[in-house]
Amino acid sequence: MEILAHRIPEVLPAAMSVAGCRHHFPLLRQWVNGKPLVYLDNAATSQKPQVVIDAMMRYYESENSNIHRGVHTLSEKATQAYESVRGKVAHFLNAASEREIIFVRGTTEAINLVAFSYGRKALGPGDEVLISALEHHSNIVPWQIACEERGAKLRVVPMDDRGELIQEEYAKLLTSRTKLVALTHVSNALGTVNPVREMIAEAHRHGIPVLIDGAQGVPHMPVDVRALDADFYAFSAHKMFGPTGVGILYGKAELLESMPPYQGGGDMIKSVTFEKTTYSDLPHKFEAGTPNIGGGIGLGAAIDYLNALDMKAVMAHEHDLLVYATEQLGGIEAVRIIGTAPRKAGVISFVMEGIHPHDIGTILDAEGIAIRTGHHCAQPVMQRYGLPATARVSFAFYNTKEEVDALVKGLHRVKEVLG
Ligand code: C6P
Repeated sequence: MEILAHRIPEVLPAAMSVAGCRHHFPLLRQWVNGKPLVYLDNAATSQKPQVVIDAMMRYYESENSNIHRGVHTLSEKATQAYESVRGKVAHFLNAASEREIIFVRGTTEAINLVAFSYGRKALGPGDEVLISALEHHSNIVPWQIACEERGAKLRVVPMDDRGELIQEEYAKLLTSRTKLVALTHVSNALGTVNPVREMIAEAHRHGIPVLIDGAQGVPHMPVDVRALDADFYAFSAHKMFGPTGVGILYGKAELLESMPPYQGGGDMIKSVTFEKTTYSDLPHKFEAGTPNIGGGIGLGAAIDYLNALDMKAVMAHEHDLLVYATEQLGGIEAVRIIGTAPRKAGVISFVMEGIHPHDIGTILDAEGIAIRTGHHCAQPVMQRYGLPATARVSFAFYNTKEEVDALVKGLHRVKEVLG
């Protein structure tokens, strides 16, 4: 399958197969426990292509300097390199303006920013924030804290046994008390892809803004915030082939303008006296202190890399892997797949009769296969199924059917040892 659509000058060849793309990721060449690494934990964090590693190295080797502060050449170079990423992100998301792009530490910080800034302004006693049964803790706990502080209530859209949100219940839960809806684009625990475009439109019919947790969306599908009409969209660079410690909050300018700062400090001010501070304009109002400059530059390189991929081919390949792995795992006696929604991204959660998920993970690790086991920071999802934990495999476009075969072999080994 041809996956690379465009040429990144001097960096990537024109059109590459999946196998070709794997060579861009040095870590995938590793052997673990005497076996070639099979990396199936991409929902936790993806691997990084050489171009991302090189971009960050280049920054630290030849441009390292603080930004927005110095008149010296290095500072100007670093500022230019960092700020150009804001433009890339805006273009990548089809945002209306760079002013709508806020650099943060990751999805978690992006949601906290909205919960504490927008939440503090918009929530009062008796108001409600509506989330869903599929949320990661990052899209639950900040809202719980904000609601507690403001005397508001957290409401939850329920899901069915397949792991799909029940749309009739969603419609009923949208009322004049609802001040914000916060939904995940793709469930990290089950892989369900939520119909966020329709759910945003429904909320907007009631005049309610919507935040989308895009941590598991952006790496696997094209995201157009204006087509979605999302009011806020949050994601982390490290799940989309970029570095850890940097992420993005997209917000519609008029909403961001109306919100108070989230943190105070350098770079977010116009003037400070002991009596009064005036704040910077967007986006800097929300960016206090020295940011993760090298990380931002790495994110820019990751976006260049993603832009060079044919996202339709990526989606088709990941879907093939999902279908193939679902069939193969379904053929193993004792395996039960948790989360069977018709629209799923490349995530499969499963349990094995009588075997603890951590033991599955440990035996697979001995075979060089990396998966995640536990509650996946989504304890309410586990509670919904009456489970303490699941084993989870999650794909990126560089994974192959041979790796699925290795997983299946590994699971037979698990049965042999513990079944
Ligand atoms: N999920 C997983 O293994 P941070 O940690 O801020 O980059 O992302 C938090 C987050 C928020 N929402 C969703 C849907 C997520 O999947 C995650 C991170 C990882 O599933 C680590 S818990």
